[in-house]
Amino acid sequence: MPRACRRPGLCAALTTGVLSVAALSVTAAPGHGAAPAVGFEMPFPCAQSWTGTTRSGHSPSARAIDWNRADDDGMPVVASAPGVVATAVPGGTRGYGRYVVVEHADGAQTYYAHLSAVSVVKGQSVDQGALLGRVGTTGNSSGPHLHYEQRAGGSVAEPWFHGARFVMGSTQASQNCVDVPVAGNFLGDTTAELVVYRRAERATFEIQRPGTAPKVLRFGTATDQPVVGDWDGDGRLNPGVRSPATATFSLRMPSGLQQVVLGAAADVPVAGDWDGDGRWEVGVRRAVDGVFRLRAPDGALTDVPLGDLGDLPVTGDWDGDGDTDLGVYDVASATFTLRRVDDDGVAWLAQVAFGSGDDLPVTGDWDANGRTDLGVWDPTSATFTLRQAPEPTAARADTSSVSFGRSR
Ligand SMILES: [Ca+2]
Ligand SMILES: [Ca+2]
Ligand SMILES: [Ca+2]
Ligand SMILES: [Ca+2]
Repeated sequence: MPRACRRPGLCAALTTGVLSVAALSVTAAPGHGAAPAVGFEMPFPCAQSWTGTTRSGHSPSARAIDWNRADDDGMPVVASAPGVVATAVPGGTRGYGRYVVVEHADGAQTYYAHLSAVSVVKGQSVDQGALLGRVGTTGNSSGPHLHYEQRAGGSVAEPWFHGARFVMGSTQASQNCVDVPVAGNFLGDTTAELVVYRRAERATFEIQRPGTAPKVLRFGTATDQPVVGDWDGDGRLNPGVRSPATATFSLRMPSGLQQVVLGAAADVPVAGDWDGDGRWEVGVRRAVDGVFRLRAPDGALTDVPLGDLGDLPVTGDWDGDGDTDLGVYDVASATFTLRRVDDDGVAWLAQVAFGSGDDLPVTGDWDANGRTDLGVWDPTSATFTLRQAPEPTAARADTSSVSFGRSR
C-alpha cells in the first residue's frame, strides 16, 4: 500500500510492525498537530538552509512561518507538494502582498506570501519543487522574507516537513529534492530510455542503462524545467532546460548551446519535430489558456488549443508519420488525450485512460516501432509503468513496470 505511505514517520512504524506511541499520536486530533495527509517539503530548492520563526500575534496564526536567510531577497520559492494554483496575485500591495496559494490533495493548501515576483497563474498544475515566485517584501512586510502557511480545512495547521513536525526557530536544509520523469532515445539504439531530471543546484539528467550504472549528464538548475529533444538531428536526444524566470530555453548540443526565449514564466516547455525534418523544435503550453504555442526554426509561431488549463502537456509521434503530435494528460482522471493530424489536415482526438493517483505522464517509443508510446511515473514508488501497443491509441495494450529514479 505505497500510496498510503506519504508520511515517512508513520510509514517507518508500519513497515517495521512496531507502532510506537509517537506514531500513534500522529493519527490523533486532526487540525491540532496531526501529520498532514500530504507529504510537504520546505518551500525552497533542494539543500538550501533557511531559518523559520513565528511570534505571538503572527497574523493570521502563530502556526505561520516567516522564513529568512542571509541575502534572501529574490531567492526562488518552490512548491511544497504537487497541486493546482488556487490563487496567484502578481500585483498585491496590501496584506500578503504578491502571493500564491497552492491546493493539494484532500483540500490542503499552502500559502507563499510577500513575494517580489509571482511565476505561476491560477488554475495551472504545479509539480513539487516547481518555481512559484521569488522572496520579497510586498504587502504588510517589514523586510524580505517568505511568509508560509500550511492549511487544512481552511485553518492554519501546524507545519510539517519531510514527515516531521517543524520546530519554530530552527534552521533546516530543504529536502525538497525531487526527480522529474523524462524519457526518450538518448543512446541511439532506436528505443526510448527512461530518464529522470534530478532537481539540484547542479541538476542532472540520469539516463537508465539496463545492466549498468545510469549515464549522468549534468545540466540545469533546481528551478529549471527539463525539456529534451534532438536539437541537432543526429537521431539521439539532447538535454535541454527552460528557465521559467527568464522564459529562456537552453538547448545543449555537442557543437554548443542554443538559447531561445519563448513564452511567459508560468508556461510549460514542450519539444518535438513539428515539421518532420529530423531536427526538433521547442514550444510552450501556455498556462493562462492551455494553448500550445509551437515555434518553427524561422521563429514563426503556431497556436494549437488542446485540453483544460490544469492538464499536463505531452508530445510524441502517435501515428508514426515523422511529425511530432501533441497531447495532454489529465491527472485527476488519469487520461491522455492524443491529437493527430491526417493527410487532409484534419485533426483527430483519441483518449486513453492510463495511470492512477499522483502519476506523472511520460512518453517514449518503448518498442522502437516508430510510434511513440505512453507511460506514467509514480513519484511515491519511483516506478515507471509503460504501455505497449502497436499504436498508442489501441484499446488493448501490455504494460510493464520498471523502478527508476528516487521516490519522494
Ligand atoms: Ca542529437
Ligand atoms: Ca524540425
Ligand atoms: Ca505524427
Ligand atoms: Ca512504439
